Amino acid sequence: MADTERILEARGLYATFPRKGGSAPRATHYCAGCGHGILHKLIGEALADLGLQDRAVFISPVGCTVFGYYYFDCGNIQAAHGRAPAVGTGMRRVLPHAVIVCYQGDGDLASIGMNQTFQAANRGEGMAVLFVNNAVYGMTGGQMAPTSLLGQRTVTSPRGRDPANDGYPVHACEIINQLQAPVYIERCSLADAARVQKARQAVRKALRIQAENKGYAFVEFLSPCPTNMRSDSAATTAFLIEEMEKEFPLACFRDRSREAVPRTSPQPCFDRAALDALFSEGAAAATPAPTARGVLRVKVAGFGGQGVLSLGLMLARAATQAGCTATWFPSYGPEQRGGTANCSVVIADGPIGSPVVSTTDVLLALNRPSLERFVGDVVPGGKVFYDATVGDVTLPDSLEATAVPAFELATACSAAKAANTAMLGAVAACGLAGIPRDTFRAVVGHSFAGKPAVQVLNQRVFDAACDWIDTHPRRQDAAGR
Ligand SMILES: Cc1ncc(C[n+]2csc(CCOP(=O)(O)OP(=O)(O)O)c2C)c(N)n1
Repeated sequence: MADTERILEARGLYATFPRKGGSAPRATHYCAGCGHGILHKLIGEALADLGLQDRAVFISPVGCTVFGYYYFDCGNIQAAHGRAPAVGTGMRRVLPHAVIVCYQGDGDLASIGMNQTFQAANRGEGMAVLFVNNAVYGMTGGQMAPTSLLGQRTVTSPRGRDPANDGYPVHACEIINQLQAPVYIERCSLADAARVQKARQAVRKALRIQAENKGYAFVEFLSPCPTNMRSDSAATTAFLIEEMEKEFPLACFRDRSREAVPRTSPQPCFDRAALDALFSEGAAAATPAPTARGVLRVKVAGFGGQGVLSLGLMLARAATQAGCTATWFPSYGPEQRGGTANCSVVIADGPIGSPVVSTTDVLLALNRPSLERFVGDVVPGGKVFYDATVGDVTLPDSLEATAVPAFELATACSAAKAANTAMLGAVAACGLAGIPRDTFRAVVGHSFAGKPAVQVLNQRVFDAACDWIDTHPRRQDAAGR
């Protein structure tokens, strides 16, 4: 490799960053002159030089940085708009050795995510927050951001930002600087080579604080966005130096990195005893923790209004009451009623890596469209319970299918809306995950504890479904027999 090529090599970044659609392997999605590209290189280099690639988790939320995982050769995770501090908090608390990097734009951090930022800083979370202030919402086309300058023309402030209407620019460093916990707060600029050198040192300091487990570091970077400023590179540089720096002076607001004492014990994940007391179901007696059950992935699906989400919640509750770990992950259609709804429940005898269910062990389908949509995800040997109103279906021979007359059973108990509870009864009677039937029944009781009449009806429906399963030993198999 020629020396010049070695100089250009961006350490800590992937060698190529191909994306969907087959773009050129090293083509970035950043515009010419954008500060993100410069900062990416500084961060990549620092991660490599400090030996942090194996420990680092780079969190890219919404904004131009959304594709961070195509660039950084380290752990990566994407977060919803403004939520990097929450995701970072969770990651850091379960992975105390991780180096968390929250990389956020001004719209992301100082608007939708401001409170998250403030609270994480106030808790002194172990994370380096790298804040890219380009004074506009870049990705969406140059709308006014919380940091847009007074008088600045943007797509949504065509006559210039007017404080009477739009308020004043938000100074993130100064806000964070009121708090006791942060260890390091600095504002830098990416406007020219000399400033980039200072920014480089700030990136390294923020990451070193993480490597040494010393706490919260916040660095703001005034950053060029020539595309949205509709200007060339020289004019953008002038804007940064002559206008942005007046409003946002470059300064080190705080540096306690030398005297800060490294955290020796991880911050607690949560107070297990307090949470147990808070969410105690009371009615159900915990049974001994099941062993060697592995992981069971359940998908519950139907129309909105059929109680799909509550059915999943009752399953998850029964599982935790039985001593398992469980997650419940709802997915809503846009409509409240009539649209589709589904949720994923994962039940395990240990920690659960992800609440997402893509391949399914057990499918509970309350209507035909849901059965058709999700049955292809059920693993061979998996179980499918579907409402008998679905009618004739041809399912793969490899599945154990049961057509449960859930709606019919519920209607017979004068509780037509409780078909979901009937489905729960059927599943409970079949011994899902080895959870005792009584545990499920107690959860039904607890779920309707505030409405005694509804509670009685639902327990009746539950019992009817259990009886139905008990008296129908030859359940319908995949061929509909
Ligand atoms: C919850 C939510 N609201 C709004 C959007 C639309 N959105 C996408 S990017 C963006 C602005 C990001 O601006 P900024 O954080 O300044 O980053 P930049 O693109 O300038 O780097 C917005 C509002 C979204 N994706 N999600």
